[in-house]
Amino acid sequence: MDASSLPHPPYRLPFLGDVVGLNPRTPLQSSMWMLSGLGPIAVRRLLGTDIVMVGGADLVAELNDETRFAKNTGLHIYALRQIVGDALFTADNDEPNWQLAHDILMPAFTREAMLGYHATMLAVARQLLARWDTAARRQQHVDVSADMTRMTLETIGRTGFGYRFDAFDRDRPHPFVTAMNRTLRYGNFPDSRWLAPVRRAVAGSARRHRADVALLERTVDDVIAARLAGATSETPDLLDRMLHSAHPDTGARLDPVNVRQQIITFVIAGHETTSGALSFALYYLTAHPQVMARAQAEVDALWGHAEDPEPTFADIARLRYVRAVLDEALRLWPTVPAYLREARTDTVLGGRYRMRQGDWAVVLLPLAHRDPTVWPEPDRFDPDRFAPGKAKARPPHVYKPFGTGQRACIGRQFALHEAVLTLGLLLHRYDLTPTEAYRLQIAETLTLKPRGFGLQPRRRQHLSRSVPTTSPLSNADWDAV
Ligand code: MNH
Repeated sequence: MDASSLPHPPYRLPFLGDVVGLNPRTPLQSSMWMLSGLGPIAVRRLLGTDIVMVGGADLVAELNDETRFAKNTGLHIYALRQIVGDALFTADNDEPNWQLAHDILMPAFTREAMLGYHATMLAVARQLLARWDTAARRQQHVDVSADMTRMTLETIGRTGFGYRFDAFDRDRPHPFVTAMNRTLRYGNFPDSRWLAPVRRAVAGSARRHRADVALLERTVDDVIAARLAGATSETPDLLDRMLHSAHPDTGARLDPVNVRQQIITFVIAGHETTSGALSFALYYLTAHPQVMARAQAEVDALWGHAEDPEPTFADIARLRYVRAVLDEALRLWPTVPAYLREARTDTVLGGRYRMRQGDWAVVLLPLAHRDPTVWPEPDRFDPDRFAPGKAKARPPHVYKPFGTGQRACIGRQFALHEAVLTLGLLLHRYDLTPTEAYRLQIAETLTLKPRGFGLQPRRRQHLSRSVPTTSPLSNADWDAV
């Protein structure tokens, strides 16, 4: 794209480019604040590369049009690709392994398929409850982001490849997680001779990096080898499906190296994302007591005063308000905050900005999700925006926390089932008080999450409380369905 026609931040420096105001620990938030002053589209130059960023809802809706644009795998995705090759997230659109893995795995991610993971998800959620029960008894605070990550890691480990990270038994992250995070930090660093010393300081040496990757690969390869030698999983998992099913039309199969790359991808893509979403939801719930009260009323209407409710698979779809809380949290802080779109052919964006075939732009979701022309009072947390029927009143393609088109998130149903189940159980069991005067701060790794957010859980006194027999939600929109 001819970036010279686009606004760029003031104080552009030779060689480095637009780095004034850039906090290297929070690049996304720096870009957000920068772009919000420059308009719906702007360019930022970093080390000689022009990065076009789009935050206006109209332009983003256009970029989401699959007939004109497609996923681009440059920038951050390229880094990940060094580790997991042509697995689902990192494959180029036309690489054969993308379509093959997509077709083999789609049946494992339908809503119906979630029935098969429900019991495991519930078992892991109960480990989280046990941990919070202990904190409640001792009147301690819990580290919300850390505990949500324990829960999602354990869930993807068990449903993905029958692996127990034992995340709830550890104070420090599992070695797999340490290696994974360091590797991602390393890969995300621009591969420049000048920056090598900085990279070494921040993300370790090249040797360390190779050892980290080897650890990830060995861990998964060992499980694959055991399966191929006849070991079975407790319940059917993603690994079983990849090892034992062939493409429905062609009969083609994924090779074992690719299967390993897919599993590593699922662990990376499938835990911090959902964990962050839950953490933001808990943050907003505790900051909005009325929303909290409605959400608790919803779970109480479903599970009454059961000491230890037994959520069924069908219950999850009934928790519509809890789901709306998650939707709204993902509007304000989509935990995968950006993705790249490239032009399929020469085209003009927004009737003004020429793009050649292959030119790409970054979609900045937190800005698109706060465009005031689509979202009145955009900074206000209000789950009623996602009341049944409300989405129809908005233009299409403006809310995309799970990405868009054929390369959208395959794990969406998985994430939502796990998150609604967990949030429902937490709200049913505890009243939650945030650490005093907590102000939301956001940590950026590959994903976003609240930093330093603590909560004190207290067991609710269900037995002494009378529970309404009908839903107390008075909002007409919610009763209409
Ligand atoms: Mn997920 C792709 C967001 C949970 C596995 N995911 C994407 C994309 C977004 C995204 C955005 C598209 C990125 C792009 O266009 O470059 N994902 C999320 C969010 C959550 C999430 C916000 C939780 C909340 N994702 C999960 C879970 C899994 C998963 C859980 C696995 C169990 N995601 C993937 C995979 C892809 C993906 C695999 C790549 C799909 C493809 O390109 O075919």
